[in-house]
Amino acid sequence: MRTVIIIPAFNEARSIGRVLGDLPAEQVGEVVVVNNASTDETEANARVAGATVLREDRQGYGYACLRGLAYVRELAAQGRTPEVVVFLDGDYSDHPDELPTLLAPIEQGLADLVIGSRILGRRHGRVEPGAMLPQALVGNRVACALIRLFWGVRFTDLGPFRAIRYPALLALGMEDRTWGWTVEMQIKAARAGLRCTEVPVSYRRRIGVSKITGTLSGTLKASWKILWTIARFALTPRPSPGVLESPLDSSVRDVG
Ligand SMILES: Nc1nc2c(ncn2[C@@H]2O[C@H](COP(=O)(O)OP(=O)(O)O)[C@@H](O)[C@H]2O)c(=O)[nH]1
Ligand SMILES: [Mg+2]
Repeated sequence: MRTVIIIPAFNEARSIGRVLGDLPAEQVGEVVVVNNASTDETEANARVAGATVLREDRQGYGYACLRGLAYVRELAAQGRTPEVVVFLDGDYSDHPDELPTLLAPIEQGLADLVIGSRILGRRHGRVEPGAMLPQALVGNRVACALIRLFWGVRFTDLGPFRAIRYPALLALGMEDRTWGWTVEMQIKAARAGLRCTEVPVSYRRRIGVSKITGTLSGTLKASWKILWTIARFALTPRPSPGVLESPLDSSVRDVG
């Protein structure tokens, strides 16, 4: 399968090379690092390690992912349409060598969206102690319970390492510019009736300092944004079952 990997990165100079180095070359079409206004050597290090480097100066996880997605659209316009888009963090917490596990359900024609679940990984002893902070565990649990309540789909994690069929991703019409990105994708996939699944993934303590769950202000901002996103979608009328958010959805209609 032709796969494009999008890695949003904000000051990940120390880890980005390792992330890129651990991606299994045979499964990757193109790796795109979106430098989100880093003030360190993230960009140079990503380039040396062979990635396509884009810049997004507006700070925000979603902005960076949207910039990556705009680039994938450009590729598609040139006839280089990927089958799958993978998102991965630049901090070396995820294990990029687990990409085959993440892609397997899509490859087998069983899923449109696959979330790499650190919670399932934990049950298999694959999460390093301290890699997921208590606030991240609680936040994920609450968010997933709410998704299940409102949209009936069971997730265990809002993990950043995820794969989605490209036509499905386009059809979701992703918009979030910051920390609502991951939950928005899961909510929209659930309510559109996409086939969602999870695979256990490993997780280790990041290289460098956490900017989100490792700081009080980051945790509060991200939690607030995630809860607000859930509330906003819960309060807006759902599209009719099977109807996706964007007109570009013809190729995903027949899979659900
Ligand atoms: N695009 C973007 N990415 C960010 C920003 N802050 C953190 N990140 C990235 O988001 C990912 C998660 O942040 P991280 O600091 O590891 O938070 P944690 O996983 O909660 O500890 C990492 O890959 C960071 O580089 C930001 O402002 N913009
Ligand atoms: Mg992290």
